[in-house]
Amino acid sequence: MEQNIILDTDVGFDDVFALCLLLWKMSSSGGGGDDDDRKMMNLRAVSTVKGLQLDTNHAARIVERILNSCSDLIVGDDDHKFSSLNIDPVSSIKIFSGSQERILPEHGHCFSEGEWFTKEYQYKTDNMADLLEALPLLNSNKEYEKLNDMLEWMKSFPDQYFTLLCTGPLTNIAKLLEMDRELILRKVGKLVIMGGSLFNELEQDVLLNGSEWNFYCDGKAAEIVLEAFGTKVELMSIYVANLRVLNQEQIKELASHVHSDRAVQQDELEPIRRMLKKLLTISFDSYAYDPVAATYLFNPSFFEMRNVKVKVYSEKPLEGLIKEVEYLKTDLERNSGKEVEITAACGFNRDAFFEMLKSLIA
Ligand SMILES: [Ca+2]
Repeated sequence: MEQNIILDTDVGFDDVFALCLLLWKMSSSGGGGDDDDRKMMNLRAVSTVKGLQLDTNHAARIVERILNSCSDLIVGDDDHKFSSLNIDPVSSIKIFSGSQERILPEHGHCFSEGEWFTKEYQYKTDNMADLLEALPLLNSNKEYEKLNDMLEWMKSFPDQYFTLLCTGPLTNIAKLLEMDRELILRKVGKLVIMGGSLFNELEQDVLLNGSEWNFYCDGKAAEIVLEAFGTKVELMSIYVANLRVLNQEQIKELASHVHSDRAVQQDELEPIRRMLKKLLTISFDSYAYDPVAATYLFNPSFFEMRNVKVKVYSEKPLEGLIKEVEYLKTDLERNSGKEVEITAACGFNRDAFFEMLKSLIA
């Protein structure tokens, strides 16, 4: 089945890795997914949300530079649908600059609250496109279309047309729902979300109150989006999309490929694979989190999914938490939050994921 994807992203290093994976899957060398239906993958738009990047317009500029830098593979391939349709992929993938404010600004949070969000970290994130040696923009002050333009744009497509892949806080999607709930629910057939700390008994990768950053930053947006979409939501929580997605041995092996001194071969790599390798050189953890969620779009067989009744919390001190209704522990958990049924990943084939990464980098 054709998938027409909108990537809603806060443009961290792992988001860009996920973006490159999607581009790679759309390209001729991307190989098949489960159904060998790579040609049926279509990235239609990228929208940016405040998260790891604090400025959504700057984030949009980074996205455009990445698309420009990865484009020659797609353009150069006669076999590819963009070429056969005679469309320039850079101008055919829309870029929207999304929300700069949380849905309830007074209850929202920001990644910059994290102790790990140091000056050096922010410098690296701000200057990501330069560090990745992405092509410069002709107009470095370019302003991008906004969420209301995105709504207008979506109107011209058939119902149930879009698959939304959300790899940042859910602010944009909640705002789109507030602007035109009926339209968004009609146009979006599926919503794959990287976020939340569900089934996470080990409580790793969690912060402050036990939540996960994307949900913590905008708990109200998470509540609005999950309630609106229900079982159309396919949640990749940090139970599957986490730092431990590779084991120590696999990390060592991947690192040896990333850092191997193969300058000549590097030049011969296609632009997208070269970009992936560069990402790992600058921020090795880029393979974790968001790329796992992106992989679900083309290799759903790597995942075990189930319907689950959850509660989503948007108010202090539980903001950003998502919990299975069956295992609520305290009165506060039972008496607050919104109950909703969603679909969530409860298992993931990490070895298959590693083999896929290796085939790209090695
Ligand atoms: Ca992200």
